[in-house]
Amino acid sequence: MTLSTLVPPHVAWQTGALKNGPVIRKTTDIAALAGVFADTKSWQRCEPGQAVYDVDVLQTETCEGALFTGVTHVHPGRVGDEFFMTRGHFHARREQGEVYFGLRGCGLLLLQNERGEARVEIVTAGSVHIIPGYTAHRLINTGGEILSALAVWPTVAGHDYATLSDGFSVRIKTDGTGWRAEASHD
Ligand code: S6P
Ligand code: ZN
Repeated sequence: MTLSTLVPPHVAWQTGALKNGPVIRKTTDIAALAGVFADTKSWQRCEPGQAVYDVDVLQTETCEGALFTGVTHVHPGRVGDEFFMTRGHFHARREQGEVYFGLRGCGLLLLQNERGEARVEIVTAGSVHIIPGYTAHRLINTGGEILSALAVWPTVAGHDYATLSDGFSVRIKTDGTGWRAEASHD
């Protein structure tokens, strides 16, 4: 009998570094996040090439039932009072969920349903976040170190950024030592 033995991809739990697999990295810089942060004047003063977050995704075949695995690294930083964060999205296939696992750093996972009701979960090394379908999600780095989280999601899920082009209903800002939540559209 011949049994093939493959070396699987590997994630370093302390850093989120992926190896042993074809990985595609996408970096999102400040310039790409026009309209995402509330304080436009502070956003204009930022270095345009400043990286806000990197996403590494293992290349995977895409079909119904297949899963993507990726790591998001959100850099520490702020635009005005607002912490660096991902753009945030619903899945294009709304019923599709996702799981995030905190790896390092500290931050928040902002979740929002289709009625605009938001909640947050605290992300730390080892935290597990089950994102149901019909739920938009955004990672926010409230700490001084890189925030890294592993995610697994269906390859058919897709991204819908347009529905939240006016932003989430809540913004997370510094209160000097920690964070505070502020309603966006008051
Ligand atoms: C994909 C998953 C993550 C995000 C990444 C960047 O479903 O939720 O890989 O794509 O955290 O966030 P965004 O909102 O820019 O796609
Ligand atoms: Zn997602």
